[in-house]
Amino acid sequence: MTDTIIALSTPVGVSALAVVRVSGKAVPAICKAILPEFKMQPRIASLTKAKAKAKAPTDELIDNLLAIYFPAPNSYTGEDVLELFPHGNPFIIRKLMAAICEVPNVRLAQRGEFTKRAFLNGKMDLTGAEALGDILCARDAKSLSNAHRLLSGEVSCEIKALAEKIKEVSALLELEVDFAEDIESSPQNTFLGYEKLEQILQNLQNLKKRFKTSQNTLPKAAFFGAPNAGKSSLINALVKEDRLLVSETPGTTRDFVEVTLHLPDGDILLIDTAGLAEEVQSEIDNRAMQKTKEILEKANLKILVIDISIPPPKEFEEWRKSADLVVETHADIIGKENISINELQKILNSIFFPESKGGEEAWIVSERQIDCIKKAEENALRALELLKQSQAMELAAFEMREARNSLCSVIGEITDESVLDTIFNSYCIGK
Ligand SMILES: Nc1nc2c(ncn2[C@@H]2O[C@H](COP(=O)(O)OP(=O)(O)OP(=O)(O)O)[C@@H](O)[C@H]2O)c(=O)[nH]1
Ligand SMILES: [Mg+2]
Repeated sequence: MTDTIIALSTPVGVSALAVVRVSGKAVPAICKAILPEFKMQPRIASLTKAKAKAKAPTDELIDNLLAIYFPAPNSYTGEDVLELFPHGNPFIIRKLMAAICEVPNVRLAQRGEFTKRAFLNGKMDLTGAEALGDILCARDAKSLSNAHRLLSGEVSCEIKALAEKIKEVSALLELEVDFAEDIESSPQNTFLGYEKLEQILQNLQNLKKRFKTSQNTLPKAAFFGAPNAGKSSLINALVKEDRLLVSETPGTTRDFVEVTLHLPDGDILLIDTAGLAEEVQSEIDNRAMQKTKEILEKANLKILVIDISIPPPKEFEEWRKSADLVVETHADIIGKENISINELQKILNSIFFPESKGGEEAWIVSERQIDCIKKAEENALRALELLKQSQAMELAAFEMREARNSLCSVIGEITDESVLDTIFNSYCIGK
């Protein structure tokens, strides 16, 4: 980590402000080279001038910007960090970054490199680092609060406590191994740590139950029904935008279309489908309907849309059985009260984001972390079996050492470089 790294931490494009972050030993040299008036007072935001060295008698002004210096080790990465807040103009940012990169030993950061340095400098454990990635991607309230809980170290504390228990049992097992070398080994049920080991296995199994992976895709609600039922109109009303083509000609929607709906507790995808007609006019209609059926199979919620101003289609009963929700349209034509769009949004919100029913909450973690717990559980199970069947204390001790290693890998206490690379490469640049 001898290089100093630099990255734009905000998206590329025109914006009021942007954030450029620098981390490493060259921070003082950078300040001297491009921020000649900046005093480098720790953690104080100062309005200052960024200048580029120019051949002209005076240096060229790049931007007036805010700068904050975080001296090591009290920074995000644990190294000297400089945060700059220039105007969000891509041209200014390019000039600023080019000027900084001219300082020796400064280079552009790779994906997740700031967080990787934070991890390597003991600023956060791996559960925290992975949770940070989740914070950046969370698209519903539950995922966000889960990521905050992970980042606060809630999971890490439980894992550390369990790893400590495993260490105790391992010590007992090792002791037993030494003991057995001197005297004839004792039967398994006299092993002092047997009950403790059983308890550890149970703890691991409970932990595994609480570990869940997140769905990377948004939950899907598919709208289906007869042509002209008002499916596209309903989706437009829900998203409060004329996103989909609506017309009085049946068969307007041919291809399925996905639209994101922002509900109070998270985002979902609404899928508009081609109307299901009894008589198919053409091969294209046929294929469109086939596609509708495929989409319905994959949807998390199937919403049947029905025009109540006309007699129901023949397939209505069959459709209703497969639907999770039925929404009536054209109620205005027959002068009937209908549910409002706001009410429908509330219903969707409560279906997709139900309030948790108390009890221990699940932790949404990565596949990698679930894998580590599974391995630890298998090791503990094998250790127990070994003790039950024979007096293979040495093998049981080995299994428990492995169990502890796997468990500690969840929080990154024991993790190899390739695992780290996979984790941090999934981050964006500048994080
Ligand atoms: N009066 C009234 N008209 C509606 C209502 N909902 C939809 N419409 C009209 O009904 C016609 C069909 O609406 P669409 O939203 O295109 O229906 P669709 O189910 O998407 O139809 P296809 O794409 O052909 O399957 C349009 O002329 C809409 O303006 C409603 O609640 N009341
Ligand atoms: Mg339509």
